[in-house]
Amino acid sequence: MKSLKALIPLVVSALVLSGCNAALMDPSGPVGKEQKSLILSSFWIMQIVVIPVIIMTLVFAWRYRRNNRKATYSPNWAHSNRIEAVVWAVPAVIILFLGIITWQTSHSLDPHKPLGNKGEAMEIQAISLDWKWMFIYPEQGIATVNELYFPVDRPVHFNVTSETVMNSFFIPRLGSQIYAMAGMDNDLFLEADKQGVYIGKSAHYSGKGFSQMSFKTHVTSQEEFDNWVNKVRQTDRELAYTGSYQDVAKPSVNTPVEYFHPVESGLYERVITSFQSGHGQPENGQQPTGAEAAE
Ligand SMILES: [Cu+2]
Repeated sequence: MKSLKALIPLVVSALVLSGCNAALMDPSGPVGKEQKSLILSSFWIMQIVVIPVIIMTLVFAWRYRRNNRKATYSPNWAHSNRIEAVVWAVPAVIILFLGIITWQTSHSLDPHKPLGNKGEAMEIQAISLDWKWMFIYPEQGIATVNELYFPVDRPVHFNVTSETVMNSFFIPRLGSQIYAMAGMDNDLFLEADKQGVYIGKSAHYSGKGFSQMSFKTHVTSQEEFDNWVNKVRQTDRELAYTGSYQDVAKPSVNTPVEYFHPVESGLYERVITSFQSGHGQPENGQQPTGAEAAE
């Protein structure tokens, strides 16, 4: 019995420690950190039931083993109000508690809720293509394929849409994922508080090339970010909806990093509205803008 009891903390700590290598357990920035604490508090609250059940299973099996003559034998026992109270009350309290923290964090971690002060966030538009990501920096007038740079400690406001099937934009160590859908403008606020390279993914199965549809997110100092912007600006490859955008949007797998400058203004909105008049059809005058379409 002694060795079994010693095994339990070992198993629990092994489970918890192995989680340290997982992206969600090693977050950077306010959103990721709050999500980690939500995952861990839910995990520990549920252990209030899990751990006693495991212990009692082992203890009961041992105590009521066939050759233990000391254990009471009561074949006509049928009901205990005390046991009923415990097995119903404890889970009810846990569900109530989980319900409260889930309700609170669904609001505090709402992906559309701005981080930091108004106007402080950097705008990046992300378009999911088959099978790569395009990022447009409207303020800087640049665009990239499969590479993301932004400064540390600055909230980033992503607008996310898709040129093709539904997809999901996800940088696991920074927090929430958000869906990318054709003809719709979705958005997400994220922030990183540590410099480094974070892997971004598609968290939605979208065909043969989706597993290679990942990109590197470089979180740098403001100075490094400005240098990178200048580097991208040196490429003389214009990105226009009726021009190079159509070539880039063609399906391809394992696409290398590409830079574009200048970028047609309103390109992102144009990608969205192209679906509202039937994809590929000429757009007729009064189309709702991307922002209205998302409502
Ligand atoms: Cu889905």
